[in-house]
Amino acid sequence: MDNKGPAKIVIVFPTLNEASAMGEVLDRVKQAMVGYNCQVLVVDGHSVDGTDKIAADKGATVVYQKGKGYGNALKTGFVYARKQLGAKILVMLDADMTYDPKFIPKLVDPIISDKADMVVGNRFAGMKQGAMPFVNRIGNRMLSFVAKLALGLNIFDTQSGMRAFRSDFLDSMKLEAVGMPFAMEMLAEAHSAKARMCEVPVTYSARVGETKLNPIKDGGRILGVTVRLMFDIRPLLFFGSIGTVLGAVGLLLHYLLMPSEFVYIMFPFLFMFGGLSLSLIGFVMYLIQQIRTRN
Ligand SMILES: Nc1nc2c(ncn2[C@@H]2O[C@H](COP(=O)(O)OP(=O)(O)OP(=O)(O)O)[C@@H](O)[C@H]2O)c(=O)[nH]1
Ligand SMILES: [Mg+2]
Repeated sequence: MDNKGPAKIVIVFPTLNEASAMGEVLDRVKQAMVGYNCQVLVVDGHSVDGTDKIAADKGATVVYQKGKGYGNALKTGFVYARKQLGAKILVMLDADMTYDPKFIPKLVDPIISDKADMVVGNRFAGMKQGAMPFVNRIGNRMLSFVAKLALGLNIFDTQSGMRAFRSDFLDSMKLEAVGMPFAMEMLAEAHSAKARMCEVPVTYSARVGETKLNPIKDGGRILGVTVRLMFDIRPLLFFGSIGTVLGAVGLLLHYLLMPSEFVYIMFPFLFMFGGLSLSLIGFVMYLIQQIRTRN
């Protein structure tokens, strides 16, 4: 499995009690990655079902995360893979048999040939029956739609957990989300760092073992982080849209109230003034951001 390809690839698996799938997943990685210079890193969240032992027996490097959560595990893995294992390309996927490791070459090849900096596996291109509950499917579509509007992300499957990217992009990505919102944060930060991003079709099958995703709770958190990212990355759009709504409400009130007394003039005016102020704050933050990027 090593030393035939040029760039060192490290495949990072975050794992939490995935003993029923881990062995088979690693066998598939081995088959898929013949000819590549590649190593497997498992970041375990202190599984109690022997996932870590299975991984180590199959030849994977195993480390344990200090904190908790999916995002924390991936960040631990990325930093370790780059600093300790010398990874030039990082790959991430779940250890639950949902993603098929045979697609890993399709994700890393565009990076090796310098056509992309980050490649995302689009699960909707190969969604198997029963792989994704209806609620999750709707939630996924909604989140990707919001990400397009709020962050300008042109990624169809923003919540896909199968990705590859150039490890040096870690220097320009501010990764703070500890849980499931990590996936969205990673895309937003890569986009903001001007990474060339593309999607390739992958399959998505029903998972083996128990899910750690809570669609309502995690969906809400992802939405919250998306708004925070919009504030960070696109302040002009963030403040500008709130400002525009306030301004429009002010105009509407002015029209509806047909002000004759002072208090009726003041009320719509305050909305319009608030809207304009917020838009200006957004503009100033945008300018500061531009100056910082240029420096
Ligand atoms: N180390 C670590 N791994 C985690 C943690 N939470 C989830 N994982 C792993 O991260 C991957 C993604 O979690 P899943 O439960 O598959 O979440 P999901 O893919 O959104 O949901 P499914 O469609 O049910 O697979 C799996 O390999 C989990 O074992 C955690 O807190 N720590
Ligand atoms: Mg999964």
